[in-house]
Amino acid sequence: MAEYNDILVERNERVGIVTLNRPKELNALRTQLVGELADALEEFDRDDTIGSIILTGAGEKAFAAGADIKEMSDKSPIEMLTSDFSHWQRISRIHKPLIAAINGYALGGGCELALRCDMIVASENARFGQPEINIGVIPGAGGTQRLARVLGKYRTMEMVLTGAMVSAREMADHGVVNRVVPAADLLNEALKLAKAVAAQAPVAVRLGKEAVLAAFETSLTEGEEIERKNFFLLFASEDKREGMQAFIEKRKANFQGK
Ligand code: CO8
Repeated sequence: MAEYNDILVERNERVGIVTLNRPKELNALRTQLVGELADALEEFDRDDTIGSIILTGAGEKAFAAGADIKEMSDKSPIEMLTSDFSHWQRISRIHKPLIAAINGYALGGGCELALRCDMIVASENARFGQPEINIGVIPGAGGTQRLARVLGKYRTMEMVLTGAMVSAREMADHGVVNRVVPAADLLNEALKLAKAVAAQAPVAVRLGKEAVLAAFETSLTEGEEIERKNFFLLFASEDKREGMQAFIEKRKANFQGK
């Protein structure tokens, strides 16, 4: 594993864990951090011994309180345009499921990072928000689009135009958070979910993620086409043969990722 400064990287069985690690700055997402995060996620994505990835924040207060306002404040529009936004796109291209474990504030870019993940487990004290309006801007890493798709127009408008924070419980009530758990149980609960995914046939997990994400990019007919082709493609995998044989023989499948 490469050496990182702004993140911590570890493994727990088949789960990779990345911790945003600037707790004094509430894990503010400076460019270096987002670049390191994309590097670490790509490294786990290439690693056959990893089946899913958890993203969390160091400290008790924040997952991430947004882009680093101090880094951003003096930038010109052209410097913003040419600064490395491609790191965010690299995160969206990770094939393995990303599970966000939200341990506190997920604001601005922090909320947008959570929304880029495939599942979200949140502690009871977690708070989500797009407070950019308070500092005279709007979300810039997908917040308006991703929130509108999962939360709907009206609540998204309120979040984006007032900057108000929303509790984990409220996000869960609207289907944007998978589980709300006591802070002390957060990592364990995220690990349970991550391990349940990592135990499944890796090629099926990859194509399943791809098919679900297609729902946000395509028409129903195109999305169903992608799903169907992925389903048929899996009939070429050894894990499909093993999975179905194991069912018939009433034993647990032993998936190999092939
Ligand atoms: N950037 C830089 N530093 C931050 C940030 C941030 N986003 N958030 C907190 N910090 C720093 C504070 O400056 C403070 O540092 P210091 O001790 O040196 O003064 C330290 O973290 C602790 O913060 P507070 O003292 O403010 O802690 P409080 O408990 O009083 O308040 C809050 C917590 C409410 C979370 C408060 O810190 C806050 O409002 N933070 C800013 C939230 C925000 O506006 N986020 C949106 C930023 S813009 C954005 O994310 C745009 C995304 C676009 C895409 C990404 C492109 C790269």
